Amino acid sequence: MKVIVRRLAMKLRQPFVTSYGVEQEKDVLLLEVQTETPKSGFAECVAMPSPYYNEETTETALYIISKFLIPLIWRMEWQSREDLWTTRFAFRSVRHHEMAKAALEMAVWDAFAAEYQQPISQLLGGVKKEIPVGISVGIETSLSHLLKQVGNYVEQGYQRVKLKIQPGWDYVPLQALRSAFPRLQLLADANSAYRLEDAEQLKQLDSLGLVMIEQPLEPDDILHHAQLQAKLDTPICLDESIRSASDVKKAAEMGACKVINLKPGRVGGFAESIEIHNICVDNGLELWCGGMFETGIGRLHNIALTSLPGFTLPGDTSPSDRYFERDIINPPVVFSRPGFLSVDPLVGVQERIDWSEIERSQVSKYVFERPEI
Ligand code: OSB
Ligand code: MG
Repeated sequence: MKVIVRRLAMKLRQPFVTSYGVEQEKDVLLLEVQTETPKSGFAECVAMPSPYYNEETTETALYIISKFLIPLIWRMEWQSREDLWTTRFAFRSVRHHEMAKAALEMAVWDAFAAEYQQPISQLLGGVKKEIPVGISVGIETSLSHLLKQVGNYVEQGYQRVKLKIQPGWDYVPLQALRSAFPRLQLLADANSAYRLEDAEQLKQLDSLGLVMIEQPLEPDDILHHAQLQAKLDTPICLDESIRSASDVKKAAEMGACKVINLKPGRVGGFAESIEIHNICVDNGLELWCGGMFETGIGRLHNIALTSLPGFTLPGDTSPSDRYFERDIINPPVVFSRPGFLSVDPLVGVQERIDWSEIERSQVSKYVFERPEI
């Protein structure tokens, strides 16, 4: 067995602005797990260059993966679907670093799919053949530009629109979108830009019929989310606050949210994601799959996960051309019909890798070989 870590630099079509900064370029850690056969499994790490969304970065993930996680898998073997759960278990000795763990864990699942020729969606327990899609829209400076942009997305068929908000860019743009598109499924994502003291300001949004407000308060603050949810009619969705199945249980118990944004890359991978899915179903929480500007590889994984029955709302799993001129998979992710994506029965994403695009964007490459025992 071999693990190959590649670092890629991919240009985003447009800069994307959130309450914590601007993304210009996608800094990608791409993991490849190669079996003896040899078959290859792939996954990407969703950590970003700066520690603003959470504390991980591309560099810390590279360090944790190389120094601590890869050595943990050398002695492992995966012969059945049940064995895949042992990867998550093996990583438990390393605290947090869920994004680093997810990248390697998901590459192992993907390698298993390739090795045993089983569709990744089926391995995960997926049932849907097609999934609905929404879009995430960054913070804008111009209201007229925002309205034009969203009009364009609605025309393309996106089934719901999520607007990034922050104090000073919240009620006014949301109200303008609500007037222009009265029946649009609209939601707001604050990326932790508010405090509990802002409850009255957030309460104003109740009049706009938003499907939800995502992550209004601090990542560590499940308690205050529960207090805020008690004051708001708009359902709260948690993103940054959810790093594990245990966090979902706590949030459900406290009434901190009614919706979960699940990103497998943020919670340590596929096994944890399946557990979170099941907890949401058992507790009547709505569930959808978020995004982290993934390349096609992460996109295909998110789509496969979204085929599980408990995903109740459109995700941020937009087609490749939302962010990239050219993707590293071929064909790229496209709508199967406006607003929908098909869940392809891929036996791992290796079927779709575009090596020429990977080589074109590759900045560095590290090869780790299983030591002789
Ligand atoms: O908060 O959901 C978020 C992107 C990077 C980090 C955090 C978030 C996002 C997005 C974009 O909202 C989702 C996407 O289209 O990939
Ligand atoms: Mg979010």
